[in-house]
Amino acid sequence: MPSDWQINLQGAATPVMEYIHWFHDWLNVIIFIISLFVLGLLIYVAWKFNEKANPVPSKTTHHALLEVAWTVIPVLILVVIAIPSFRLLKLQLEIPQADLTVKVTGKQWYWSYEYPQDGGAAFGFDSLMLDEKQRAEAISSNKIAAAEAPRLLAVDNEAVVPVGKIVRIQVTGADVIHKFTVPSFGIKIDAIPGRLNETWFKAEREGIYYGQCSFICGQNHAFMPIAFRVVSAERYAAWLAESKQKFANAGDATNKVAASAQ
Ligand SMILES: [Cu+2]
Repeated sequence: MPSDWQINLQGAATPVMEYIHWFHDWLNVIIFIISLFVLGLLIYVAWKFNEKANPVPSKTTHHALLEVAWTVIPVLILVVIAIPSFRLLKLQLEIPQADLTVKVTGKQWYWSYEYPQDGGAAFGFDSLMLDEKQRAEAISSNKIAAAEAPRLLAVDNEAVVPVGKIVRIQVTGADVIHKFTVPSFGIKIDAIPGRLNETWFKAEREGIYYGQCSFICGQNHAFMPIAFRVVSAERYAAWLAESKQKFANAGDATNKVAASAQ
């Protein structure tokens, strides 16, 4: 999640986000060099060709070599940017063979998660932000650790996934357009009614990762956080067994009632 005085991107937890970090740094290097070069040229020109130092201006209108250079060099710089950029796009868009699939539906104003199981019972649940009262209650009753209940990000039902596994995420919207974003996973994808979008991630470290809706979707757009808990294979299996019981009616509104009554 974001931290105080943060100026960089959020930490990377997946190969895609690691690539985004590297690409961001690489672009910064290029931007820095070009800016310094242009600054140097400006200072040089102001010093060398001002009216006092150079009272009779040159009448030159063309310089073939210079024109070739300032065309070819920027093209080369763009190629150097484009190659890793297309590699990153390919990494994001080519979804590898998935170990599990989670379907996410954006709603006004919360997210629903469905875990379709091959051959087994599917289950689903709604994930709503804890308001300040619920958050205080959850912390005081030791249901959730204070450090893991950040304001405006903690939810009642976290989505749980196993560490080191490829998770395919299918995203849609139930009412208006939302956007499913988890910065540390490097995923940001539109949740559009009537359309199923796909992305993926492979979380490499256990922990809890937060995101937020990133497409203005109405009054409570700022209050529909995303929380993924990445756990070991054993803990995931235990959570799966428990959740099949707990959320027997896949992703319907009864869960919402049950969740808000907790
Ligand atoms: Cu929104």
